[in-house]
Amino acid sequence: MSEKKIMQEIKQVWKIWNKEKNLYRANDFSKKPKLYVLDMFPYPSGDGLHVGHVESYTATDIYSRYFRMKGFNVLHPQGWDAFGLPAENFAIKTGIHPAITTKKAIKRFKSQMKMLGFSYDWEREINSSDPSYYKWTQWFFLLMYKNGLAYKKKAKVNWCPKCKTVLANEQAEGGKCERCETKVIQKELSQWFFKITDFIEDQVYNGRKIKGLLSGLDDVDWPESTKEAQRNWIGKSEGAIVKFEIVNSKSQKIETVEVFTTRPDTLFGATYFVLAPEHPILKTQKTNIKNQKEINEYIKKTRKKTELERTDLAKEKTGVKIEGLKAVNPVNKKTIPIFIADYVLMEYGTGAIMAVPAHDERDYEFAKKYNLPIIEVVKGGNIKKEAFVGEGINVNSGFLNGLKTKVAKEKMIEWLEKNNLGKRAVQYKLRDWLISRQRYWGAPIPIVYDPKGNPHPIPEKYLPWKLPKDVKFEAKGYSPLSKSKELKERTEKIFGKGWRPEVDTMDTFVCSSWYYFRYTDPKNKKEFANKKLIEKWLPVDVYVGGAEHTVLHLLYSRFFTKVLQKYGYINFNEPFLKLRHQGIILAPDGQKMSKSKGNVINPDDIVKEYGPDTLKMYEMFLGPLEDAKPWDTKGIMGIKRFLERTEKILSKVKNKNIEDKNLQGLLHSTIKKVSEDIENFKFNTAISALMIFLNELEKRKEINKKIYSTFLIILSPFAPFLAEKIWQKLGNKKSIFNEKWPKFNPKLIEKEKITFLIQINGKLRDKLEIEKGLSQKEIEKLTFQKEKVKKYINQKKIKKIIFVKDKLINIVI
Ligand code: ANZ
Repeated sequence: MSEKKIMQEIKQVWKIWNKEKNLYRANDFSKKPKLYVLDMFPYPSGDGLHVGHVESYTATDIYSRYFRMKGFNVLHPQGWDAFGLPAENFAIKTGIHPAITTKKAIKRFKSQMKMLGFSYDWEREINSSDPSYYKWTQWFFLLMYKNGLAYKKKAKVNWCPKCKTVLANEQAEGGKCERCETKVIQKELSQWFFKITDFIEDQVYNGRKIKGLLSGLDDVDWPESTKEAQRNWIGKSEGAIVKFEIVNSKSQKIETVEVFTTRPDTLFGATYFVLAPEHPILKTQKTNIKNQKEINEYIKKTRKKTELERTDLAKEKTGVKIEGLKAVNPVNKKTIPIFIADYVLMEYGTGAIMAVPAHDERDYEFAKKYNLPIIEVVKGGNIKKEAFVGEGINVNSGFLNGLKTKVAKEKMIEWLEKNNLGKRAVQYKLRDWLISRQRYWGAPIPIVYDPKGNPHPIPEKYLPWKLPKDVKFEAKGYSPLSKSKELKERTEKIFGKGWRPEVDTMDTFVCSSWYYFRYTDPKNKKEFANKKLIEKWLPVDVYVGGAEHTVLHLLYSRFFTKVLQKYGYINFNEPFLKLRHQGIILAPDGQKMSKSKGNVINPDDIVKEYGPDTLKMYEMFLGPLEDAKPWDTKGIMGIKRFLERTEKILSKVKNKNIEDKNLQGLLHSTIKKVSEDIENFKFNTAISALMIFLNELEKRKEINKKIYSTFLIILSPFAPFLAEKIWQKLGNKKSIFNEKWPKFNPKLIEKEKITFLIQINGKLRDKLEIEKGLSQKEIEKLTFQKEKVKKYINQKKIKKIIFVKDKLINIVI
């Protein structure tokens, strides 16, 4: 088919679908069971859709179409995660306003989605950069602020000294600026945070239990690896805080410094003490420290390193011994040296550690380098060679000797608490969420400052607090909003002379933390969404998207949902009940598709050559949805022919009864298989079943119209354009998508045949061609009837029979 013909057909089919207004519309009032099927809304980049988008959007499209035909009221919306860096960087390069590029990109994305035939309810389209949307993003900020969940504090950020700008972690990978490759430094800036850490554990509020980010994971059907990634990101560690006395060179006690340890059982093995280079004691104890110069130099060097570089296990450990201070190990009163070293971070625990080189890898390496004593306190490894970090039995440990690690931990915590030298403690890796960005293309933070510099929330009646237009796009490091005259004047006009606006915008992850609420009520001007509509549609039943969002987006969305539950806006705790990821589609050469390698497959090109159904079905047929799989251009032809053959046999279709028991049986087992596979996201095997059925159909001289129609219906979610086109050719007046999904009759289903192996003493001696699912008794009966088996057994005594269902029987004689 020519490109022109393909495009014509797409248009013709859409005409049919557009005629029926309710075909893909989610009905707020219907009594049918609801199903909310959500795609991750895309960032409308200038490159258009890529094959990965097509993969996940096809999966949810098949799923949605199937459930609509099953009688569900399906909400399947789409929208645009439209704020973000690429459009702003493009503006810096070209001067074209991000609003213009974004609008153009959205138009292209939408037309591509139409071309691919996705069955979205476009009446619910949202755009996170639209003031009618970000008004509510700002409202969420105020909700956080009102409840003490948004606050401002100084924080270290990645800073590129050349571009003079803050960089997100992803833009500072390997410690270098993405744009100019300059070494990134850490800079302290005043920033806005959301208190996500308040929601890690369960809490009770107004008599209601709000499940936390950890325990909530037990209630959702998500890939285990994704749940684990979230748990690791939260990083809960249980252990103890231990107090160490610090003494000066005259052995006078001058201060107490606390450490956090997950291994209080190893306290007898602490042979030195380490402070983070940022630790406040370095300032308070200046007069006691003798090698201040050396220390200052080390601190300066540390400032240039990112957290990642500091904690890299492979990196050589460095540090400086503090002359003039020592620490006292509380359990044996021994004085131990104090170091500063950058492998200890100020942001984690207490910013100080007791170092136990025998049982911690980093401490071991450090102790070897600086010649510090290594004392074994847990038996189990070989500390001459390396640190033993596992569990074992305590030695050289006074009252802990002979105890197992778990018991020793408890006993030590008891001892610390009794002597007021420490206490049980829990630490998390998760930090509060830094949401402010020194950027233009985002939702403005709805805060103004009075002439004294105190922040005030902007009253709701002034929302949306609009992005000003009079800004310049240059990479100079300041927030572009700070140069807007209009914004400054607007602020002074409303709040008074000397007042100034907040000039940072919000991280785009804030916009995407609540968008799935907005689809339920996208045009609401009074609320982010009506409570009744939220109750009708949420939680999301099925969410499909890339595994790159296993941590941040999903964690932030869960946090927002928990906040809403806590303050009574909703009555559920987890936003996404079922989650699935699509695997990456690799280039034909097995590498990641990338523009620089020139190996990107463009979905537009495939559609022009083969049509949208072929592209989508091909992507589904590549392999299991969640697997990474390389593109294989040859495979497309197989799908293309399958669809052509489906159409070709139309000429054999007869409107008369044709007795064909075998075909009936196969049809019913195909319906069963396709239904179950769609429900389980196994689209590739569903397509195989459709192919097997077509092979059978083709063998017939005449084909019964009813059987052919049923085949078209179960094919339609996979190849909606073709199925609709043929459906119309069959003389149907309405769209095929009004049809009910066929039910299978279990009595008509042909049992699947399998080859069953018969072994004697583990050697294969014979086979049975039987139906699947026979019991051991039935199999034994068939086996012992076999002549070969009789011959081998030859009246010998049977010692044992091993039976593996649907696979083999092994007779041991
Ligand atoms: C003594 C000890 C002995 C430790 C031992 C480990 C093994 P996670 O599991 O990541 O929570 N630590 C504590 N605060 C730190 C900081 N700010 N920067 C770098 N390291 C820090 O690890 C907790 C362990 O990491 C703590 O337990 C501490 O070392 C170290 F055989 O204390 B441990």
